[in-house]
Amino acid sequence: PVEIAPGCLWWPGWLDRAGQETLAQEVREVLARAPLFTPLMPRTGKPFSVRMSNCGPLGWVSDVAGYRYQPAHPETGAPWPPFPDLLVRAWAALAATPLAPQACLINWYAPGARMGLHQDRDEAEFAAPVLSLSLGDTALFRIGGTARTDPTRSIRLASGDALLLAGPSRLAFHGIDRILPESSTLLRQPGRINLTLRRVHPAD
Ligand code: MD3
Ligand code: FE
Repeated sequence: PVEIAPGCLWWPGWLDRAGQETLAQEVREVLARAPLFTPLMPRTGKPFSVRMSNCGPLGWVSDVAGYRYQPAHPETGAPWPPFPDLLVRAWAALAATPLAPQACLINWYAPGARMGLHQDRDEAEFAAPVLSLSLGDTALFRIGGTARTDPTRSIRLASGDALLLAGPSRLAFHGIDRILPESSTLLRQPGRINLTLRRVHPAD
């Protein structure tokens, strides 16, 4: 892997085309049971441009009441579908932690969607890393330091890439500036899927 920031490891092309097809199909099956929803910003209720769903025991949601992890879909009330096999295997191969993942956030970027610079701090466990897998169109990803004003570095996250956020990078500011149109033929519609596997609670 390539270390793009302290503790942030990047494996370009970690999944080959066949692996990407397998994961894309597994994601379609998850989304058939847990449809994409449009999260809203806390307080303001402004919609995110990214749509989301989850799999695993817990899922991340956001609405006017705030950000949180919960065991059920905010619209259907059904439990989140289990982790697809390939995600469990990716965590075992790359995460280098004895802790099992508890949540996988699925982000859907239509062309034009973006995610502003933010920190991921809604987990009670920061010792465990976050593992990201990308499918479909390439994203321009930006990562800085633990202060919002720290200098940032950008990389292109392409279909099949894995990114591990461990150590100091776990609390780094990061975001998606834009999706590069027509950069992949993997998906049936233009856009990008990002999967992030996370530990939410400390070991019990
Ligand atoms: C750095 N997702 O879900 S993936 C997110 O492409 C998120 O959808 C982006 O930011 C996406 O919160 C970026 C890479 C990533 C994921 C989680 C991180 C970078 C991170 C957590 C901490 C630091
Ligand atoms: Fe994030």
